[in-house]
Amino acid sequence: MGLEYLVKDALSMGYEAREWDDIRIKVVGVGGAGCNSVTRLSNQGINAELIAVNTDNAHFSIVNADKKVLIGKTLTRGRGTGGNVDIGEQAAQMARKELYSVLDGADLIFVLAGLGGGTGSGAGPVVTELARETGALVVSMITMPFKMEGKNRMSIAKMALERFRKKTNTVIVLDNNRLIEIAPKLPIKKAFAVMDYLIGDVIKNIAEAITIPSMMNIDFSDLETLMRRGGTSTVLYGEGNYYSPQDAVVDALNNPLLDIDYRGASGALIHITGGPDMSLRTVYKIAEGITSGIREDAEVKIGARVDKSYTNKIKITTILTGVHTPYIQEKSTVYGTGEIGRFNDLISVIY
Ligand SMILES: Nc1nc2c(ncn2[C@@H]2O[C@H](COP(=O)(O)OP(=O)(O)OP(=O)(O)O)[C@@H](O)[C@H]2O)c(=O)[nH]1
Ligand SMILES: [Mg+2]
Repeated sequence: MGLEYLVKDALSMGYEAREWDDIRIKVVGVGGAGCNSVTRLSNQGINAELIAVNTDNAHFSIVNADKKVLIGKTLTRGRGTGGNVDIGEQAAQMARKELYSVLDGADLIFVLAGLGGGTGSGAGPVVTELARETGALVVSMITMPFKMEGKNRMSIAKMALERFRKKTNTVIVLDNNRLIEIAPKLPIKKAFAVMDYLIGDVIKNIAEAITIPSMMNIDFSDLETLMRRGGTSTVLYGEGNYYSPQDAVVDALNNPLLDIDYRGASGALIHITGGPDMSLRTVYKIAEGITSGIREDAEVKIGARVDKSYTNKIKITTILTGVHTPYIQEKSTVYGTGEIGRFNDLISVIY
């Protein structure tokens, strides 16, 4: 007999009534790349306040955001830093008050920047610092430049990454160079568009998993636990046919957006999107597949969302926290251990 009637009755009641916390999210793009990511996010649609920060006034004409903050007017006269990190930093320092007031009032702040230029790399860490001062949980998502952009940009980027890491709860690092392997034939502009879309998608998934009732939700406090001790993180992306989810898992594990050994990850936030027929069993199988690749004691949070446009398809985005990357020379870091069993989340499923 099984639980057929119980399940049917329970589901006919609709989703469990639940008080949804009013989680306030802000997304701040710093510099040209960060502002482009914000614009893309605005096109994707998201329930968050979008803020664009730049030293380059002309660039704002192609940016969609709720607020645009021009910094360093007296330094650059609105013309960008021309790749000068010190000017980028000074510009943000001079605008501390204004920046603080646009950042204040959120529970969760994402800071987006492409590293290698002057504004994202120089002003970005100041913005994250101010974001933390407001008391919000701060997650930075940054991209490392293409190697072909030159050694100078790469060394600026590495230095900036170190600063971001110190000033933020978690820094999610995505490497443009990985795009060359994943999508080798794309021209640079399109490769940026793919990266921006992915950044937007990850943020949208997190935002929806914590604010909109979906098949399986992630509590803000779960996210907080994972991100507060996150250190350096990255994203795995996989997609495939709903009826062979293992292929999507293999795809995800083969597609880290940063050159890392994911087996050392200390945490994972797995988000699965599928069509209306997606079952809990499939979600579970996918989560199991992803986590079988990482540490036994890793802390795992799972979110799942039904989207009609994913009928017969499946999409997996996973944030792996506590990873090590050659871009950062780390001393051995001790991550939290704790007795948190994997899949604990499945117990508190809202279905
Ligand atoms: N994801 C993404 N990355 C980009 C884009 N444009 C540039 N980048 C990357 O981001 C890095 C920094 O470039 P920008 O954001 O234009 O530089 P900036 O922070 O505005 O700095 P300055 O213009 O020097 O003041 C580049 O080296 C590229 O690797 C974009 O549209 N999207
Ligand atoms: Mg610029």
